[in-house]
Amino acid sequence: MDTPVSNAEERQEYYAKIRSHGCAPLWENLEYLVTPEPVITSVPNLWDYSELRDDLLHSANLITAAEAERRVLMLENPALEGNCSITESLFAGLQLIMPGEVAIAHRHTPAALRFIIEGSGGYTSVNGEKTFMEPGDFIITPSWTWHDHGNEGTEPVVWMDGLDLPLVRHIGAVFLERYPDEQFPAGPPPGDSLNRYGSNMRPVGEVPDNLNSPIFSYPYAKSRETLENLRKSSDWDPYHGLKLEYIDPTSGGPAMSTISTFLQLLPKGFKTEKYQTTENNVFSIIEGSGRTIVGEGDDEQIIEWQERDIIVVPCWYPHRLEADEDAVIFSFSDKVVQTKLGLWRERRGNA
Ligand code: 1HN
Repeated sequence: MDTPVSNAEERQEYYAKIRSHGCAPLWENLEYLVTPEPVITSVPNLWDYSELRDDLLHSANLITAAEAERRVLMLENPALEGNCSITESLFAGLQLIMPGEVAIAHRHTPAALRFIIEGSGGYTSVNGEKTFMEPGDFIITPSWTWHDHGNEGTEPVVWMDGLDLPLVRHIGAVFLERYPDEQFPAGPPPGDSLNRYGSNMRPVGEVPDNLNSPIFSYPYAKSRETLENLRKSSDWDPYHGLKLEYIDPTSGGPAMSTISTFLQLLPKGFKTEKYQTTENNVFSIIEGSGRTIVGEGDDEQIIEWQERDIIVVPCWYPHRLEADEDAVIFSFSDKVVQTKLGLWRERRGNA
């Protein structure tokens, strides 16, 4: 190393001076800025639904869906308290809608997904097309589409919201518009988009006009059946078990332009091998129980999970999964964004 040509005091004086010109020395920040491997603030965590559920349902006694606009308990990463984020790039929350309630129509540039956790009779309307929701269904609200929610059933309906909001906020491209009426006017009949685009066919002459799947709803019954059928024939991926990605049938690419979404089956007793990825992952357990082992050596952390729990595994944390019973897991991540930017990486085992 070269001999320093100035002392600490001279440097501090210099830094204060350049600060007044809006400058700072890169050389004092280089090691913090560019690290050999990802260094991030968010940490792995579990939200135990059986512990949370009473508090979630109680929110209906405090505020109506109409007053709240969206009655959502945000799942905040413990290391990002106050940031309304589950990871640096993603938002997750649990939304409750009681029988007869309506969550008013609005649209925003952040894109949203819903993954239904409990209850029947709930619906979301996307640009006027109503989709009724059952547990395990995956619903998309693409960027800047009008959406309102309701519950025509007799029981509370709960879903997980996943949004790219932290990412969009970081860029600064957030817009929100409220519709003048409570609900967006009824458009195509329920199931229309699935009928048009969900059978490996599409109406002649219709070409995709945006980056998102034209299918708003991916019903669990269908995707669960697919996993079950593949169980007999598939080669099991040692790192993922049997993992399928939800796609946009018009492009073959991810169903959403900013959030990747997956459904995964781990048969009873299956143990995945150590895996690292730059994508930030949120897992929602639909069926089964087991554990996620995150980190290594002294930092190893064992996260036990069961049905309806939500787990976050941020970027580059080594992790593996163990299923005690057949486990079905929905997950979403920022993989699609990272891939488009040429940044996505994975590390399988110790490769
Ligand atoms: C939002 O509009 C919804 O439409 C859910 O259901 C969660 C989180 C942050 C900002 C807007 C919804 C949201 C949200």
